[in-house]
Amino acid sequence: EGVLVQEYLAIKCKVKTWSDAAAKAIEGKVSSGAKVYLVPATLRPETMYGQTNVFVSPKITYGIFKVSDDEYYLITNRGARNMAYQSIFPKWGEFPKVADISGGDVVGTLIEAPLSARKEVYVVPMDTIKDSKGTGVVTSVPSDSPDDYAMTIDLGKKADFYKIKPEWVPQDILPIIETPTYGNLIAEALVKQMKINSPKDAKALAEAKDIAYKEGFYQGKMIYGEFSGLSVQDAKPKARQVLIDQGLAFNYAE
Ligand code: A2H
Repeated sequence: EGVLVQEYLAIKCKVKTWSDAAAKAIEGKVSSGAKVYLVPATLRPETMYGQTNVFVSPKITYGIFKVSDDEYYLITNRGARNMAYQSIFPKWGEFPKVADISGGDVVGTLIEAPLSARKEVYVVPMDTIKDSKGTGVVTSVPSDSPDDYAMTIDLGKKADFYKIKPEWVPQDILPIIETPTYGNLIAEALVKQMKINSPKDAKALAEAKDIAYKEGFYQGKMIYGEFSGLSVQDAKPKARQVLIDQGLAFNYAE
């Protein structure tokens, strides 16, 4: 842990249809008619246009926490505890949990994807998610994140192994940001150039992530969505504000 504060944007992805296992796990625990959101934490809100999935880890047990009479968040216990000290729950320091649910049970759930060209996306597994960071829920943007790209390709190739349906993981990736050195699908370009063959190739992926972040954020230009034509640096606060104004996101720091 460094001394710098990470300023995330927490994105509210509303559950549309639960997987069978998740429906069973939450039965009777969430008031009927209430909305439940998966809440990924991202450093790149301007990439939400390219979201194709939401990742959870089958190794993590998540909680469902009550935010108001008709809203609940599905996140890690650790994420909820942090949020309780950032005025995200009604009572300071409290994060009322109504259910535990294993990440594996959430896989296959269909959620609404704020800002994305794809209005609805599926929850799929990612083993490398850390319980010690963010909310333990991650948005997948395979155009701009090498981790997300590598996982997307692996899920597409080994759907049976991951116990998912191949159609849950779109393989046609929408370009949303143009970069001078790596074109408009920077994650794919880096993963191919560095010959990364697995989402578990942590060392190479960390390097690719570093390059993608620097190049995408400092040199990138939006080529999709309402901020098309703007630099990524200028689009980021605008995309953040649109999501917050729509009631679909909030600031979260740790
Ligand atoms: B970012 P940092 Cl397009 N475990 O969002 C593993 N990874 C996690 C996580 C967790 N518990 N929580 C968040 N993340 C990911 C978008 C994105 C991200 C793009 C490009 C780069 C990028 C779409 N995924 O991050 O260690 C989330 O992925 C590169 C830094 O706090 C989050 O932002 O620096 C990022 O890691 C936070 O990583």
